[in-house]
Amino acid sequence: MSRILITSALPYINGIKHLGNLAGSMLPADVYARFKRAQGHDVLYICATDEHGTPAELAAAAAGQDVRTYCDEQHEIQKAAGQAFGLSYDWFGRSSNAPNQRLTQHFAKVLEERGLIEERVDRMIYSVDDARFLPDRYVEGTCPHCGHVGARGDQCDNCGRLLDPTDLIDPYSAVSGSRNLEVRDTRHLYLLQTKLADDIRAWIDSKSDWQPLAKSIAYKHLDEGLIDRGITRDLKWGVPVVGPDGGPRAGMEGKVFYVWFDAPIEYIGATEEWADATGRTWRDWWRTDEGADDVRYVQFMGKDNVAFHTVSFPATILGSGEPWKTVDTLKAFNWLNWYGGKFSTSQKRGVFMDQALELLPADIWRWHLTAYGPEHSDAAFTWEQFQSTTNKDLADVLGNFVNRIVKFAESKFGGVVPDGGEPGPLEIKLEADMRAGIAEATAQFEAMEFRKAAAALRAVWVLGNEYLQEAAPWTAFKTDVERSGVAVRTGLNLVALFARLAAPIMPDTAARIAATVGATDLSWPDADASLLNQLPRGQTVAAAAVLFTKIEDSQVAEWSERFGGADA
Ligand code: B3M
Ligand code: ZN
Repeated sequence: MSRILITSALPYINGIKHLGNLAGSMLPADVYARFKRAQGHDVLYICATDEHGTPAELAAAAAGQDVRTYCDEQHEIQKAAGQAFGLSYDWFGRSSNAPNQRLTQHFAKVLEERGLIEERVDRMIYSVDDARFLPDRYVEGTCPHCGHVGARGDQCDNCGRLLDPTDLIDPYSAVSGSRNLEVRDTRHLYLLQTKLADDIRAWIDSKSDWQPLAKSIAYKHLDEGLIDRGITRDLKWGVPVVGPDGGPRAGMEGKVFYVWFDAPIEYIGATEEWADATGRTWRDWWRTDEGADDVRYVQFMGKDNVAFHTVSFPATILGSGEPWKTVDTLKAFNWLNWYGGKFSTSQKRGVFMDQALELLPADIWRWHLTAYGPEHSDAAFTWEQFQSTTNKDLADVLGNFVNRIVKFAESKFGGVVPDGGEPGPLEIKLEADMRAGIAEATAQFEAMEFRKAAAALRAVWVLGNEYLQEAAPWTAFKTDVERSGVAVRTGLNLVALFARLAAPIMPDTAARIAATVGATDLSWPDADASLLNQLPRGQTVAAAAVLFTKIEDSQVAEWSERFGGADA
């Protein structure tokens, strides 16, 4: 069995995440982690809250809290929401914790020693009234190209032109609205990515199994030509910039590292947090000179994070010259939108993780967001499609199959797995069909093709229903009880099998389905000797309370009103 390290893009600390964040990174990473664990692999699934940067500072200010208090609270909220959604992280860390601070400062020190960091003087906008330098996107004004009022200092949303804050006409602070702005010199550290372009390109070239989305984004940035990137900011909250002796760096006192410099390093930092908390070791997951060379590392993220993970983070790792693990396979997702538009708390558009669980159990969302997720193109969430897939795939196909065979066993075979009789041609064909279906689902999960894997599961569940229709134990029972018993025993074994197949995507429901036939094994069935004769004959079976409740039109109407719907 192999060792598999999985990381999902770290959710920003400011606010609970919406279904799009879930569908585009954290959830598929969890499904993959569960699938590999079910195969018996040694899986380490790591995530954390991304706690630095201007958004955290401004969100804390808006909440009337100091940043650390705000982050403490928000981390617990996000951790709880992830657990409620069945996100089976082995560790959910915090980028503001000590391991990340130490590692970030270590990488900066080593990069500078290797001539890959240099100090430069920038001219930045300083807001006198806010008593702070303003990152580009926090300066607004009139676009010099199209006259759009409210253009941001980094880009005009109206004409799309990339801007420098000093280009803006009549600029003002997006934090306070103050126009009392000055242009001041400020020293910053730059990571000389231009010196690493060839190494990074060679590294991307070596990734032969990456799907087109991730690779195309990586090459786009490489082909545009890398730039030397500022990796420090004039912010109070973040990993402090230190000098060679570990103390404040002369001329840069009070500065911190840019959030995107420290955030990916938290993948390593969170692994150290996990090791500290569990008594395990972490360097054998991250240092190829200490045992990590046999680890397969898989990253999950949305497409907007690919550039940072294929250029900036590799620049840090490769530039260090130290034998750190780099990602083996990067799985990128497109965006889930809300009826074609953006999720927005303020505009009441879309469902956020906590709200989703008020409406329906996690597994219902997990199925839909996996089977119809934004995998190879953006996907629109609509209540209408969500209702259709839930009612069809789950209630009518999987739930109906389980309920009718278990209830028939209860009514006609004493609520136990029938003994007697031998499989006939129908069962022999069924076993072959099941093996083919499991092989397809296995291959698609291995390829990290989640929509296709879900489609393969659905196809297997449909086959089960077709078997019941053909074997018709309820009809056979009238003339040939033994034959009926064979069909019922086969159907009950299918229930146990379907639970195992459902487990990576719907863990809670899988356990409940398995329990109806007294089964507890939720391992992945791709290598099983016998598929349809696993349950001990005579074992008690009992139908569950309803596995899936259909979504009613009235609920679609109510939820559309509350969260935005077709008129969104
Ligand atoms: N916090 C998520 C985002 O851009 C960002 C990912 C960091 S992964 C190191 O929404
Ligand atoms: Zn413009």
